[in-house]
Amino acid sequence: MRSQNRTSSQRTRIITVSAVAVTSALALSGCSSEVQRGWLPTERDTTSNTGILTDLWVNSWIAAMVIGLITWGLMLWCVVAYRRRKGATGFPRQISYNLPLEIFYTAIPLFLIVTFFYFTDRDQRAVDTPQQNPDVTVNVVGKQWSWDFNYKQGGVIKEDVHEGGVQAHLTGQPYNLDTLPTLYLPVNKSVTVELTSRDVIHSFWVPAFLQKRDMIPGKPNTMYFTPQKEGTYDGKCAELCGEYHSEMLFRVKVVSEAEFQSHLAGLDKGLLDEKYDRNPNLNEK
Ligand SMILES: [Cu+2]
Repeated sequence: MRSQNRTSSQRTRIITVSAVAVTSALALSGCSSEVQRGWLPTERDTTSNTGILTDLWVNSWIAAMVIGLITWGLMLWCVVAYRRRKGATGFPRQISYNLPLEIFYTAIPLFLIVTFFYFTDRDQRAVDTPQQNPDVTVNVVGKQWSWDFNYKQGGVIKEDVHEGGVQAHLTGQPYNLDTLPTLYLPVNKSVTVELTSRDVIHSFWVPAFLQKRDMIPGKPNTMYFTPQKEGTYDGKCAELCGEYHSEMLFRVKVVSEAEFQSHLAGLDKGLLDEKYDRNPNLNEK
């Protein structure tokens, strides 16, 4: 009777300590906006997708942390509650084929996976649903080791224009970022980015947009979003694509529509199309 009382008071203490720890962790983390967005390098409203993606990321981590705490708690509790007591001899009572337990640890992970899948699928559909009549359609072409930007006529773009990018040459000295190829986008206009490659697989990545997508020769990919915040954003190739992969840099400038139009007016006419492709993997052509 006495030993039972001691166990239950110990249990109360463990529960109290864990509750205080979790509450204070949550309270402390509530202070910082950086923590609230899960340390992602962006703001909620940078593009029309960053809020959705931030929520998926942060909520998945919260779910994983809760599951982790419960699991670690149960493991710790088993270690303490079923430890070898003083004077104990032989093996402890062996249990196997415990049906309720087996159903428990099959059903719970299944439920978790289905839940994660549901939210991932829902948000992926929201982010990847093709836009009807986008305001801006730009074909971004990856090439060893830079980028071409083809602004295609349609929406707010009056005629085909392009910028042919040149590779950055990094020497270890401070680099003038203004010389990088720069993709201009008008703020609050829907953008469809068509991603293609001239040679090997590259990957279009603007960290602040929380989206990254491969550019595969012969298999165009697309990305849809509406930039909502004017500013300059860094971009880079995220697929090891050869010797100067690290110098395959670019920038994105989200600007007013007027500034966008005046930038387009200064670009060369026409598109840099497939005739500039190198296609090392399609030599039989
Ligand atoms: Cu690349």
